[in-house]
Amino acid sequence: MLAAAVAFATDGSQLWLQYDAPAPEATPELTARAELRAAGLGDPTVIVSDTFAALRPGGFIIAGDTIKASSGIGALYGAFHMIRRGGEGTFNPAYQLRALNHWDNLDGTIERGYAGSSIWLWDELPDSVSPRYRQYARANASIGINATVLNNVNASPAILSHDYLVKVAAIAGQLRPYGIRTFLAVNFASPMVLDSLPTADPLDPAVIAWWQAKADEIYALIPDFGGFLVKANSEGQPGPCDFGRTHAEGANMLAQALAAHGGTVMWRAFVYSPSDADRAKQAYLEFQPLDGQFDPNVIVQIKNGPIDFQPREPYSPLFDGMHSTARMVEFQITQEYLGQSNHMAYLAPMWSEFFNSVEPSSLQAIAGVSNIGDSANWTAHPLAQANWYAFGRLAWDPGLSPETIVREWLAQTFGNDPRGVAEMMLASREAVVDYMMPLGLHHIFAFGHHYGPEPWCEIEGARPDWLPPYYHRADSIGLGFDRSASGSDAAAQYREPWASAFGDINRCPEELLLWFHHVPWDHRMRSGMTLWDELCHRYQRGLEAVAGFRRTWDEARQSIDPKTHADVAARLATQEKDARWWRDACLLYFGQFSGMPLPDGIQPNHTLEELKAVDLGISNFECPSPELLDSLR
Ligand code: BDP
Repeated sequence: MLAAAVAFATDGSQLWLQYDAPAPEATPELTARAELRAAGLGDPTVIVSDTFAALRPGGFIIAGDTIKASSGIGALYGAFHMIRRGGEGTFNPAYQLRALNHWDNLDGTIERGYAGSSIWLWDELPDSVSPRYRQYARANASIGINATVLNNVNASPAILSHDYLVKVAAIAGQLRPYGIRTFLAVNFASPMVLDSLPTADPLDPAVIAWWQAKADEIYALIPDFGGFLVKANSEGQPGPCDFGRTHAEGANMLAQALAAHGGTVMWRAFVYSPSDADRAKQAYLEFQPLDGQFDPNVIVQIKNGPIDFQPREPYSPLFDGMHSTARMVEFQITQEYLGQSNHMAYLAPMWSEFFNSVEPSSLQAIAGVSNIGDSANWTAHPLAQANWYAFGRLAWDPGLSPETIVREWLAQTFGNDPRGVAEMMLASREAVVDYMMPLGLHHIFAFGHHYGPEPWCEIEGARPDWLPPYYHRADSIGLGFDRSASGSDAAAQYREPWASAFGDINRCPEELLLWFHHVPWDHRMRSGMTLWDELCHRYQRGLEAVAGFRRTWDEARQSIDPKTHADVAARLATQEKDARWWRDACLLYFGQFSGMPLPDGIQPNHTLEELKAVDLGISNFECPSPELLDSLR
C-alpha cells in the first residue's frame, strides 16, 4: 500500500495519470501506443480501420489485449480505457460533443474559479506556448472530453479580434492532437464594439456579413474550430432581444455564419428578466415558445436546474418542453455554490440524479463549467480532481454509476482504494445539501460571495430574486416557496408524473419539498417528525457527516501521501467549521419564525447576532481562506 502511495507525485500535477507522460508523437495512434508503454502495459495490438461497423466516432473495442478503433482518437481513448483497466467490450460515447466551459477572462482571472488563475497565458501567446496546454489536452483525452470553450460566457468582444484569434489558434494547435476542438464564447455586440457597426441586430445585412467574415477569418486560422457559445440577454449581456428579435433569430444568424464550416452554436437558456414571474419559471417561459425555430446546428444549452447550480435542484422543465430543438445540459464542475475549493463535494451523484429524471438520449451534447486553474494540482482541493474526472466519464457514458467512477479515480490517483474513502466521497454531496440547504431550500447564500449562509439578507434596492428571503419565504406559518397551483405553479411546467407529484405536498419528494411548497412548521414528515424538527435534524446530520469524513480521512493516512493527506485534512477541518456555521445561522434564523425550540442534542456554537456580523469582505470571486474564516467566527 505504502509503496503505491509513494509513487504518487505529491503535488497532484499528474492528476489520475500516475506515470510519466510520454513524449508527443506524430499521430494519435502513435500517442496511444506511447501511452500504453509509458503506463507499463507493453505493446497491445492497436488496429485502426474504418470497417468496425459497431463504432461511432471516438468509439473503440477492447478484446483481450487488442484495441480496435475507427480513428486514431478512438485508439487513444481505447488506450486510456485499458490503462484504467476498464475491461473488455465495445465502448461508444453517448454524445458527440463533450465540452468543458472555461469561465476564464482575458485578464487571467476566472469567474467562479477557485483554483488560481487561468491556464491560458494570453500575454505570452502565440509566441510562447505553455506545456500545460498539452498536459490539459492529454488529461481531457484520457476521460473522453473532446471540446473546450476557452473563455467566459460573460465574453469580452476582444476574443474575436485578430490578435486574439491568432493566440486561440496556437492553443487549438496544442489541443488538436488529443481530439479536442476549440470553441469560443462570444459577445453578441461584437460587431459594434470591434468594428463600430451601428447595430448588432441579427437581421441587419451588415451584421450578418460581419459574422460571416469573422467566421471565415476564424476557420482560415483554425480549420477544425468548433463554434460559439453564447450568453445573450442574460444578466446584462447584449443579445438579439435588444433589437426586438428572438433568441432563435439571434442564434440562427450565428449558426448560418458557421454552417458552411461545420461549426455549432451552443446558445444558453440561462435567462431571467426582472419580471414578476417566479424566477424558476422564466427560462421556460422565454424559450419554450421558440421550440422548433432553431437551425439544425444550434444546440440550446440548459443548466441542469431551473435556478442556478444549487446544491440540489429539480431538473429544469425546459428538458420536458423543447422536443423539436437540440438540447444539451450544462453542469457546474466548479463548486460556486458547494463550498468552492474548501469543501469536499463529489458531484457525480448530483449529475446522476439529473440523468435519472432526464433521459440521457434525449440530449445532443453535454457541457461542464470547469473547476481548473493554474494551481499545481489544477483544482486546489485534491479531491476536486475527481469532479473533472467524473464529468468526463459521465459525458462519455451517463449510465456509469458514481461509485464505479470514484473507485476508478481513486485507484488511478492513489494507486489503491483507501478504505472508506470511496464511501466518504459518495456521501459528500448529500452532506453539503444537509448542512447548507436541506429539503429543497435554495439560494440562501450570502449576497456577495455564494460561500456562507445569509438567509436574513435584505439589500435596499436589490432585485428581490437575488436575495434569500425571495426563495425561503420563512414566516410564522412555515417555510418554502409555493410553486404548486396555489402559488407560482412552476410545478405545472413539468411532464407527468412529475407535474402532479411536485405539485402535491403529500407526494412531492421530501428532498424537494421546500422548493415546491410553503410547508407549515408542524407539517408531519415521513419520519414522523414535524417540519421544524426534521429541518434541525438534517442540518445536524450534515454536520455530523463531515465530522465522520474527518475520521475516515484520518484512518486512511497510511494509503495517501503525507502532503496530500495533510492538505485534505486541513480542508475538511474548515468544512466542519463551515457546516457548524451553516447549521447555526439557518436554525437560529428560521427558529425566529417557527417559534419552536431546538430538539435535544442540537447545541449551537454561535449566536445569531455574531453570525449576522460576519462579513467576509471578499470579492464575489474569491474563495475565503481558512485563516479569514477563523478570524471571523
Ligand atoms: C451564475 C454565476 C455567474 C455566471 C452565471 C452564468 O454566479 O457568475 O455568470 O451564473 O451562468 O451562477 O451565466
